[in-house]
This record gives sequence, structure tokens and C-alpha cells, in this order.
Amino acid sequence: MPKTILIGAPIDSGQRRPGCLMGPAAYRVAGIAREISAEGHGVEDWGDLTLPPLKPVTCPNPAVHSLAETVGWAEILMDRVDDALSAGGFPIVMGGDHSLALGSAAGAAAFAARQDRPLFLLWLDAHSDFHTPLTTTSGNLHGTPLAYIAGRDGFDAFPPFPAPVPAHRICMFGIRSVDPAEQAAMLERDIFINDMRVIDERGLVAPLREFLDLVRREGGMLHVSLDVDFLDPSIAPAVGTTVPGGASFREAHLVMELLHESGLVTSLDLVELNPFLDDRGMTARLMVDLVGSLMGKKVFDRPTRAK
Ligand code: Z70
Ligand code: MN
Ligand code: MN
Ligand code: MN
Repeated sequence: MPKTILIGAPIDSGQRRPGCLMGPAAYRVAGIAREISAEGHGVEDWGDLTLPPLKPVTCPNPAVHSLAETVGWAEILMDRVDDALSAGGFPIVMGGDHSLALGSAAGAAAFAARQDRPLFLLWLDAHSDFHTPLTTTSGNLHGTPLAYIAGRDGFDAFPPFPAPVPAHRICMFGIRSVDPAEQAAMLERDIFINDMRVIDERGLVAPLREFLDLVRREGGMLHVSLDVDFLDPSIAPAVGTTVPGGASFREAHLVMELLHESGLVTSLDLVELNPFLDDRGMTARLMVDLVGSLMGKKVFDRPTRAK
């Protein structure tokens, strides 16, 4: 495993409720660096990014807010995630709301394109985040990154996505809140849509393994974007929009353990943690604990079973 590079992205502008900008500090207080080094990995903390000077941008949809800030964050994140990968690192972007993935995934895509490797996306989220700036009705750009990654139109204000990710290389996992415009666009494409209905019926191991097998067969890089609301709000209350019926403590850890065993994950986002809404740090701690599982922490250290 390459050394982990922590990148703080104190971003609030992709939605309307303040607090996510405290996320990076909360992850550090909850011991994210210690958790990773305890698994025997090197860790570097590159500190928190700052917003570059804003450029004038426009959008025909009057609902959209904070477009210039969101573009500025995307540009700097794209550059830094690409830098971290180019330095041979495993970047973990500590958010910040989910609009940060407009930049982190673009950085991973730029790097993957130079390596001539396909990029895959695993979206662990209650939401599909498949709006474009033209279709969003809330105007919250944290609901758009997956559409940008998939190469949908409407992102003229943003840098062109380096190598749009074909739908069959995108896997949504845990979704249970999809707007009509998103649903229509998703149905036109061949995305792996593992909503809660699928997970209830099949469990999560089989659908996740199918996707990971594809990543392995195609020699891909895998960017994982973990939204706090993937988790059930009873165990992860520190999030602006709580959606009932999320992943349990055990399911979430199992996902992370399977990802660790696959050895395929090359970059990670931790998004939507709002420490102002947390209950004595329980959500920040759980997210850090999940990072531990992704880095190899096991409840009981048995030899890895053949897949
Ligand atoms: C809705 C919208 C959203 C959270 C993403 C929700 C978007 N589809 N909310 N993550 N927490 O406003 O576009
Ligand atoms: Mn650079
Ligand atoms: Mn999200
Ligand atoms: Mn979400």
C-alpha cells in the first residue's frame, strides 16, 4: 500500500447548511492519521486547501448558488489529488460537502488517463448525485458530481472532465433518494445501480464483488466516494440531510473490509460530515473507524480467504 496523503477540503458551498467546513478538523481530532499508521501505512498530512481567487462564471439555471466557489474548489482539488497520485500516494480527501468530488474525481481521472488506465467510481451514498447544473432544482451543487464524472452536459463553467467515465465503470451503492430528473438520466445509461432494494434482496457482498471483479479484469484504478449519509442516521447523525434506511455499522465495515481485500482502491473521498450536528463525535469516529477497515484493520485476523 502506498503512503496515505491526507488532503483537507473545508468546503460548505455545495449545499446550504453551514458546518461541513469543520470536517477536516474533526477527522484529525478523531485520530485519522493514527488509525492509518496503526495499520502499518505511512501518512502525510498536506493540510487544508484554501480557495483560489474566484473567476467570473455564469449558469442559465437561476437556482444554482455558489458556482464560482465550487469551480474554484474543483480546480484546486483536481490539481492536488493528481499531485498526490503522481507522488505515488493514496489520497484521502477529507471534506467538506460532496461538491469536492467534482475536483477529486477529476484529479484521479487526469492521473489515470496519463497512466493509460481506466478509472472506476464507487459511490457510497443515499443520493445518486446525478443532477447537472441545468437540472438541479435545489441549486445545491453537491448533488451533481457523478453527472460531471459521467460526462453529462451542463458543466461549462468547470474544467472539461479529463476522461469522462463510461457508465459501466460507475457503481452506485446504497442509494435511496433519487430525484425524477436524475432517475430519467440514470435509466438512459448502463450504471451499476445498487439501491437499497438490491442490497436488501442480494446482500452487499455479491453486488460489490461483481463490480470489483470488473475493476480487476480491466486493470482499473478505483476512486471511492463515501458520503456520511450512506450510513443509517441512527449511527451517523452528523449530516445535513438524513435519509432513513441506510447501511448499518456491520454492513459499512464489511464494505470497507472487502475493499481492503480487493487491493483496488486508489483514492478516497470522505464527504458530508457536519461536525456541528454530531453527537459527541460519534460520526467522525465511525468514519475514521471505517477508514481503519479500508486500511486493513480486522476484528479477528484470519488469513485472507481466497476470493
Ligand atoms: C437532491 C438535490 C444531495 C445530499 C446530495 C439531494 C442532493 N437530489 N443531498 N447529498 N445530502 O438537492 O439535488
Ligand atoms: Mn500541481
Ligand atoms: Mn453525496
Ligand atoms: Mn448523500
